[in-house]
Amino acid sequence: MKNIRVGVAGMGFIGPVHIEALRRNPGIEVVSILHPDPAEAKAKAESLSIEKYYTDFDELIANDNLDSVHICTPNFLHYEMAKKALEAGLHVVCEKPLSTTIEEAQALVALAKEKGLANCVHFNLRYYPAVRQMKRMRETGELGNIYSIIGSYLQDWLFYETDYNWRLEPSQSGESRAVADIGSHLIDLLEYVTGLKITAVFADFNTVHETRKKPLKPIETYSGKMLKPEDYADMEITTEDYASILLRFDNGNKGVVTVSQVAAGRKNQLKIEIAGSNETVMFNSESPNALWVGHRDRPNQELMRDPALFDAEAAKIINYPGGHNEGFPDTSKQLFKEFYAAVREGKQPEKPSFPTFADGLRELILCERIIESQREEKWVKA
Ligand code: SOE
Repeated sequence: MKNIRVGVAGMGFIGPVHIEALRRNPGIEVVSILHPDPAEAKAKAESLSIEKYYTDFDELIANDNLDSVHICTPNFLHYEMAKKALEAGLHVVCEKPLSTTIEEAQALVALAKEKGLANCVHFNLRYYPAVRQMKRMRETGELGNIYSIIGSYLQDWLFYETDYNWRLEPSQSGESRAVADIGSHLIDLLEYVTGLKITAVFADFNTVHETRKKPLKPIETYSGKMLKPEDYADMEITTEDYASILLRFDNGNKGVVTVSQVAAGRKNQLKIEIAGSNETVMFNSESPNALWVGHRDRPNQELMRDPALFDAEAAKIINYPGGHNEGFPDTSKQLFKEFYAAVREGKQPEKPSFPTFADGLRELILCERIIESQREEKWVKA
């Protein structure tokens, strides 16, 4: 079987995560990378043992007979790159958010459809087996009717005013930060697991650090802890560190989510708790191999990630026996396993099991409604 040839654009935190996950899937070869700085591009290619490197996206997609490209650059570049890649006939995996405007995302959804190419947004958190198990518990009726949904996504990598990253700059990241960056994962999961649609939102944002200290040299996501105070300049911050959002769902019931990037000690904790008419289920990404199941009339349970105990659909994204823990790096591996089965077929499946550009568009629409609600201090229909 011929290897699928992949190029990866963007070498910050997430680009190398994609590369590692791609390499854990047989039959996929990462042949080239992109970084805008020539010295960095060369150094990254060497450290990752990748033969070809480019500083220009047009060159990346024009060379080396690529089948697909992964876009892992700052957000403002996603649209142009995804458009060019689709026009060049390449299948595309794009980081979230798919673009910085709804119009651009709509154009990408239409273009991918017209070209018939496989398209995916990297909502990798869907690929925790316990998350898929929750989805199956809802689909099989075990959970019952959904009464309420509570979610949170908390991080601390922007806790200090000296923590800085391109995500703090709206010109690179977009108008929203915490909601677009981590709220998008959380809200995507809530709709994915419950099968419900959000019909209205009421948001309240807070910018804890209205001024931050910008480093005088570029740094990668999560690596800012190494700098000293004299290496910074003051910078006004207009995007949210924190947000709480009330949600209404199309079954008439309600929920709430909170996101924060300034919660000390919460490194990257996503929690969702779904209360159904039969039982409650709770997933915490800090203990991703367990699912809490709550009962009213008998003792609560902890269901361990084990292919022998999980629903067959959820077991499909488990590669190790129970007790042999799987975590964050495995989510992208499992996502790419499903996406590249479509790439081998040469087209987007009719009912993709993986998150698509259409899902990326959905998150942009919800994010825009959330921003509108925050700005106008009122409920906004989604
Ligand atoms: C930074 O907040 C970030 O890398 C997000 O962009 C990712 O999507 C999330 O997985 C971890 O944190």
